[in-house]
Amino acid sequence: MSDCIFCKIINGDIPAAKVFENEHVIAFLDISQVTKGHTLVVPKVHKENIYELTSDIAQRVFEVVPTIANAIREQFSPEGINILSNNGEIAGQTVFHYHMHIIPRYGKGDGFG
Ligand code: DGP
Repeated sequence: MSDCIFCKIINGDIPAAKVFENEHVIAFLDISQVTKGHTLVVPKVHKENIYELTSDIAQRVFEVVPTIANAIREQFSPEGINILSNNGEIAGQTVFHYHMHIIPRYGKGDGFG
C-alpha cells in the first residue's frame, strides 16, 4: 500500500532499526518506544488489523515472537514483557497495518501501564 508507513519500511523506502526479518515478517524498534527495546512485529503483507489476518499470516507473525522476546530479554534484561496489538482507532491503533507490540517491562514507572 503506497501511503502505508509500515509498507514503506518493509520496502526499504524509509529506515527503521530492524531487529528481525524473514520472508514473511519484519520486526523493528518502535520510533517512540514506551520502554527500552519496544519492538513491533509486522507481517510483510498489508493487512489492516486482526480481522483481516488469515490464520497463516497470524501464525507467521506469532511464531517469531518467542525468538524476538528472548533476544530482547538477553539484550535488556527486563523484569517482564507485554505483548499486545491495538485494533481500531478506539483501541489505540494509529498505524493501520497490523502489528504486534513487544514491550519490555522494567517495573513501576517504566513508562507503560
Ligand atoms: P499503534 O498505536 O498500535 O497503531 O502503534 C503504532 C506504533 O507505530 C506507534 O507506537 C509508533 C510506531 N510508529 C509510527 N510510525 C513509525 C515509523 O515511521 N517508524 C517506526 N519504527 N515506528 C513507527
